[in-house]
Amino acid sequence: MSPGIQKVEALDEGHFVCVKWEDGSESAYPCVWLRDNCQCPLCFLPSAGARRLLFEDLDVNIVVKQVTLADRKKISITWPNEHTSEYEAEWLKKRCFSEEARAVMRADLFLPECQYWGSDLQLPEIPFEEIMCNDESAYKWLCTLKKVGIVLLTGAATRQGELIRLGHRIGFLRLTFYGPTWQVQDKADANNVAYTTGRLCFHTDYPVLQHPPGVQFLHCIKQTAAGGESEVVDGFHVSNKLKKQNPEAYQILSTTAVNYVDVGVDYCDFAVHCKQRIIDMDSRGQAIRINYNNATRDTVFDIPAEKVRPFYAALKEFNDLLNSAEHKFTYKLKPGDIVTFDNWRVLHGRQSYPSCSEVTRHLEGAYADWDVVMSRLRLLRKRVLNKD
Ligand code: OGA
Ligand code: NM2
Ligand code: ZN
Ligand code: ZN
Repeated sequence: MSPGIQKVEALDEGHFVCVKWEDGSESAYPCVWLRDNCQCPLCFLPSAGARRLLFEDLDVNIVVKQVTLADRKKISITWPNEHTSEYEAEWLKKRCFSEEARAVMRADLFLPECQYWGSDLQLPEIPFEEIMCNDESAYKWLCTLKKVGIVLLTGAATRQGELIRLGHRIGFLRLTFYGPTWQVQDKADANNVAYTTGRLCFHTDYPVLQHPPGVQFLHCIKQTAAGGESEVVDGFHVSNKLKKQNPEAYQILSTTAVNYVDVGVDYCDFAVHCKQRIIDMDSRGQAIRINYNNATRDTVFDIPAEKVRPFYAALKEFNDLLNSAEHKFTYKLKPGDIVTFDNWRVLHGRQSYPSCSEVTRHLEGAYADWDVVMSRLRLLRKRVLNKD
């Protein structure tokens, strides 16, 4: 329950409305924003939760004509053209523009909390059937996936199709040129290095796509006796380390666009090209997405020749940090395990295993977008905590 309103007044020649709350705190709301967000049926379509008001019809220099306290729980504004708007106390409180209030709202919407890890990772585990039928377990799964970047689901059936069920649980999977789900096993004339018995060094999947899949699922259906161990590393944690230890290498990897290529046939034929920075950072210089797969890094490299060697030197620094014993975590998937991880943050690899005429190792894989996963997380939270 938010506090009631003590007093409301126009400030700054009517450009702001100041609300004084019963707890003594104050919030100032710009009038252009208030008019833009009028909740009346002419300005807002509740069934869509969306604005009907056209931007063309908004006066960006608007001032209030009159503001009144309707009761302790509502204010009412009359605009110069006699249009009136009402705003509930709780609605206003949530949208307060103070630094603190915005930080609370931001955390609530985007769950930015991030727990870094290294070789000390305690791989979070939840039984697969629990997240499939229990909302609290599913909510916990997705919160942990967001915060830690990796969760192991255990005890799934050892047959194809379980990831399709998992996709239905969150909403839908991300289709790519490798199909709705894809089979990681040794294949003749493999169209991807993943479909061999070779070692895969640390990579994120599909940096050749402009919007690489945010979340990856790998379901172990069959596991080889020798080799085939999995490795993971926290790319954000390692990026922070690189930035501290070698700012120049970090600068190069976060500004140089690398060419990626993937040409072949699978779900359909494809010829995909893209340029990505290996470390994507936000405006504060914090890594927000790793785009690194050495296998699909193109032979074409669209940078001036004199920048090539410094780039390789920088990538070596990063690659060495990824592989340091302090940072990487090694485990071996068992049949029935489904590893779910943040493909924008966690780099993964596997050890090689002996090739054989029969299939000795089989994983089914699938992708999902963070938009879909976060959407499901918010809906589950609402249901589990019974709040909005
Ligand atoms: C992949 C991959 C891991 C494994 O298919 O992209 O990383 O353990 N596979 O085979
Ligand atoms: N597979 C596993 O970037 C990549 O090529 C990752 C994708 C083939 C779907 C591998
Ligand atoms: Zn209105
Ligand atoms: Zn991979």
